[in-house]
Amino acid sequence: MFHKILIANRGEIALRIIRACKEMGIKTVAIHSDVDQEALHVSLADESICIGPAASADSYLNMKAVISAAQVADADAIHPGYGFLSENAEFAEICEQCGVTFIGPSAESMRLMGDKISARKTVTAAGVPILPGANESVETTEAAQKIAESIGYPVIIKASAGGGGRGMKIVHSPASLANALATARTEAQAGFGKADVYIEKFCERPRHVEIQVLGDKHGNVIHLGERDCSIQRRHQKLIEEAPCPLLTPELRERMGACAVAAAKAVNYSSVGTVEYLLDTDGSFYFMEMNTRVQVEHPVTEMVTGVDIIKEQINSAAGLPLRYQQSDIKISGHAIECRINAEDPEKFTPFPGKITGYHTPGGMGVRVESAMYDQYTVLPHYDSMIGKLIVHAETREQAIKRMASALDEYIIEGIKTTIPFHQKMMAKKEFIDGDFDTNFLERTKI
Ligand code: MV4
Repeated sequence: MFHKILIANRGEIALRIIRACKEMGIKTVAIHSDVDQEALHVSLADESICIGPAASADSYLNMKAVISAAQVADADAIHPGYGFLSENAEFAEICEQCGVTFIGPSAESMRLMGDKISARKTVTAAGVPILPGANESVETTEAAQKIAESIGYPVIIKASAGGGGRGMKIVHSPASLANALATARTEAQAGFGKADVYIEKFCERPRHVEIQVLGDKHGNVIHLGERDCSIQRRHQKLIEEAPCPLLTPELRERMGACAVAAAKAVNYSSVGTVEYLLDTDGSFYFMEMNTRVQVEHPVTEMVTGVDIIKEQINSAAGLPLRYQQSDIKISGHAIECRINAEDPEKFTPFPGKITGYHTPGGMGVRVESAMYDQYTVLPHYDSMIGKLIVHAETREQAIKRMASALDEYIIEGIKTTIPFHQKMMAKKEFIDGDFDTNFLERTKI
């Protein structure tokens, strides 16, 4: 097992990793920027090193600075958390070259899944369903027209190097195809340094359902069931839950088996997530695989009892999985609300000083946050300042427990998304499970 882990992240996920390390008897090193001196991850880790100025590009994203810090502190592994360097294959490679274990999948797995065209090819060969479309880069209007005609409109153009909703163009008719293709390619080149785009059938009212997978360096992969992350706004997830209220045990087993097959197809050896679109008729289609731990992993922990971060660290250390698929049982229902320092009406950032702070508690209530009274939420980083997670026997009880916990949560001095979540917990469509990924676009909360 590792002796000391450097945590290449900040905020609640850095705390989550530090806590897992403490329970595992592993020492921790925090890294931080100039402006993060007062951040909680700095005081909770055994050691801390300042690695640069406020701008992420000069600190949390600075590969040389992060690896130098690991070497100075004599850390034998780096946990990247989510965001920042977590899906950077080059960083994973450099870590290994420097004799530091990257706590995540191999650089090769990350590359195969990071390029969406290669991911489509790879999972198709493994028998995983994808939406009808082309598995090649589309370069000319003629090629695009041919594909669109064969699959039928509407279609969607996506950047091969994109993901998470960035660089997508929906096309409803042949008249707008040429323009959309040109724009998509230009934006892909500018945004991701690669113009390659592909075309697939556009699914109009999907649910976003994703499967948590867990792999080791011995070729074992299992899944921990699904999360429904359909409540999003501009590709930012706001509420996640497990299980998905729509899945039958049979559908869960098929989606899970396909997720395991997708992971095995790239020799996946860490925790990861296979994202699907679930259509209104119960068909599901592979969208992409996230090769990192995700923000919403706690809902899966609550319904399975598996500590996903500990398993990730164990796998990176070369230990075999401690679970078999038959050990995994889904119990009860969990919901997570993301608490962002944002205006709850406009969803615009609202950083500033917290002048009063009280967290909810009680049975089945979990808070993952690096906030404390008098802490100043910085404008330089992501606005997500915490996650409120509840677990109860049924979905109905979980919604009530969440509503009660939200009422207890006091954050003064800044605006947060708590009022949005309070309204959602009382919203008929949410209570009935009657929503899709476009819900917030067409519904006034
Ligand atoms: C789609 C789609 C409909 N049809 N692909 C958005 C995130 C990125 N992973 C892919 N996304 C979508 N891809 C096809 N063929 C609809 C979306 C989508 C979406 C997906 C999940 C959650 C929220 C969403 C909001 C808008 C669009």
